[in-house]
Amino acid sequence: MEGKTIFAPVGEASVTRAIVGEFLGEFLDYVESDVIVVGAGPSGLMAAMDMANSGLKVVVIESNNYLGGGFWAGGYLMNKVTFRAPSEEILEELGIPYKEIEPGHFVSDSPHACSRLIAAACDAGAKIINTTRVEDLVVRDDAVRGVVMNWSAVSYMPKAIGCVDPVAMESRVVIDATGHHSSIVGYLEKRGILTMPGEANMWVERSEDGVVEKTGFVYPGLLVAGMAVATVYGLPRMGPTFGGMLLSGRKAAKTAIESLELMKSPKA
Ligand code: 48H
Repeated sequence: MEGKTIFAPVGEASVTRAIVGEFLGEFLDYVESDVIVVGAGPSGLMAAMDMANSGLKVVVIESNNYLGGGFWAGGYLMNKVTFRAPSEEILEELGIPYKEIEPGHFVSDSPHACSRLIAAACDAGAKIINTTRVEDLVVRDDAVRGVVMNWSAVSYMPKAIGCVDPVAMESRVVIDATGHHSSIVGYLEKRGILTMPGEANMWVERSEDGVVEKTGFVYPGLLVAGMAVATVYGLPRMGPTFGGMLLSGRKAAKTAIESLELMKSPKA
């Protein structure tokens, strides 16, 4: 192309330097954080948003390329998500459009709801590392103090070339927001430290209160939020209704903030 161009004269090497330099700088900074959230579904994003808003250094690690977990595509691949009162307060707070279907029952478009939540977590200052899988925990003196992680792509590589050791990040608290599999608590179960009964059959009206109520620490340094709570405590699942996920994330954040405050206060 000849003559005047509209874009700045920036070439390939500069683009590569910008990507790699920025990534590495941030990665090194987040190698030690206040809280690591594993899983960028609704509960993890909500927890990350609240904690970052309160000034904590928060990193979210997500194995998929896309963010949002089950919140992105909604129920039955129909891009709709539902909420039961009082969780519409969070929809108001995040500016998510919704429609009241019947008293106390609300519906939204999942890509719109999910992208607002992702943006709110990023705006609050939470750092997102996607396409990265947490494959184990750092445990010291009977407390979780970080995660062991590797590029998600490594787990899809043929064994012959896929033998790549992971790295670790340290934090004062880890939140398992990995959904139905509760894979992070699973790393403790694997070593006989605790056992999980697995989630129970669907019962909407029983599930969400229980999930929010039981959201909290399962082991020193390890909090559980969202669907993972149902798996850890044997609570019923709830189908594509998401208020419990958002409120569970909010409760996990509050619990983490309070525990970090306690760690700061001088010992009695
Ligand atoms: C990194 C990981 C790892 C790992 C998993 O499933 P999610 O959306 O989780 P929640 O609990 O925030 O929301 C659950 C909701 O989406 C849902 O499924 C409901 C309400 N179901 C009810 C029903 O009856 O079916 O997101 C979890 C995220 C996903 O994006 C995973 O990719 C990610 O965690 N993840 N990331 N390292 N080891 N394991």
